[in-house]
Amino acid sequence: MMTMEINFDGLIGPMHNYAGLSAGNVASASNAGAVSQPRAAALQGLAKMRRLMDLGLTQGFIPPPRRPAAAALRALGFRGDDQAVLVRAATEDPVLFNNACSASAMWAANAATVIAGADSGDGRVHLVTANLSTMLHRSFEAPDTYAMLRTIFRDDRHFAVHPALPGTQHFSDEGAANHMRLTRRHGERGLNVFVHGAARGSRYPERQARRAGEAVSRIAGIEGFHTLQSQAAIEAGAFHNDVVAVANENVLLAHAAAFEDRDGLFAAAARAVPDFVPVEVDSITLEDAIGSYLFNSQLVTLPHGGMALILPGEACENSRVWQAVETIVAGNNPIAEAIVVDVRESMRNGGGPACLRLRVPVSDAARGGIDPRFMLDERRWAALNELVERHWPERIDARDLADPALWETAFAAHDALDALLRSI
Ligand code: SUG
Repeated sequence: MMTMEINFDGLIGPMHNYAGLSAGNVASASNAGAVSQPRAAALQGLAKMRRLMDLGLTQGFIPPPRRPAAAALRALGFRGDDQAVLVRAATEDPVLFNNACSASAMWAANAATVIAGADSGDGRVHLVTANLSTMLHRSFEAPDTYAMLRTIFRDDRHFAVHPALPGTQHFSDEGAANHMRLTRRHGERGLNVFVHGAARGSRYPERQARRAGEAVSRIAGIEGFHTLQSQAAIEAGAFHNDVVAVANENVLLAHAAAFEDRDGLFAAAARAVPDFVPVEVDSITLEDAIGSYLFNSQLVTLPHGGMALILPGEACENSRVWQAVETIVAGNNPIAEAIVVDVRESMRNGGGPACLRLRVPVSDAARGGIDPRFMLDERRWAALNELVERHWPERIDARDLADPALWETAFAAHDALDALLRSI
């Protein structure tokens, strides 16, 4: 039976804004208070999806949850209809309110950890919703994400969608951004690598708890390999491992300073995957890696063989980084092509091409268990583009989040998306 990897990208929501909510995420902090362009952002995301479809890859999408998150604020005690809840929260606790306005669910790599059917205890694909409990704005995503993943991966003969782990620091979980799967082929058994942080006095938060990966491993019935992210990477601003490393099938592309115990990881990978190909980069600094998001590329297997690296435009702007890309592509490894995409609006909040997608290995049989409305074809892709062109605001000044006219525009956009989902 054939198994392919499907990328499910987060459709960037109409409230995309720069509120500077993520401490330790250099881009988010440095663009705090800037003017965002939600329409351009969503169109950039859709153009990236299109680029992958044009390569012959199968592409899905995950709709954005409704923002501002009136439901989350209501659960925190604000009363009344949505409008009243939002007015009260914006007046009484503007910081909390800004957190409830974030469109951060767009970074689908943080939606869940996905364990392949070839690895799991029961042969199903397991998706464990991430609690994202370290960052307040991101912690609001989990209930919506869980509901949406259940809708998309609707057939429980093929998929097991799990709710988030308890939202405490002991289990803080950022999903697939800290998980790498190494295997000979997508459909074969693989090594599941969980990269976690630790309490070691770093200057930035370490968002992934080791216990989260251990719990995910138990839930999915696998034996995970747990390894510590390097403190140097955290301190340079690698708030997720996928900012300094990316794996695809038998290839691991990583910065040489990404892991605390690089030798242990490489030895485990070589034991699990006989044709393991490490592609290590030590020619650029961690700062260059994080500034350019070279390692936040999508590494994909092309239908006719070989792999392509889908890079953000920022990687071309730094000559040292581009030199490293050319060396990778020319090297003795399966990475044969470098393709540049423009996801600048997402990048300005610290989200590159790889952040925007959740990878799901799907067998031919499991494919039928996915709600087809979330699989892109020409018609659905065009419909989403048209929806965004018509309903997404052109710009949002982060200082105007409390403007009720903005909420009205955002809710109208979400209503239009809901209507579209009823018809496609
Ligand atoms: O969690 N940025 C996100 C970026 C997530 C990137 N994802 C991966 N690396 N997989 C974060 O820090 C910024 C929101 C703001 O500042 O408005 C934000 O949430």
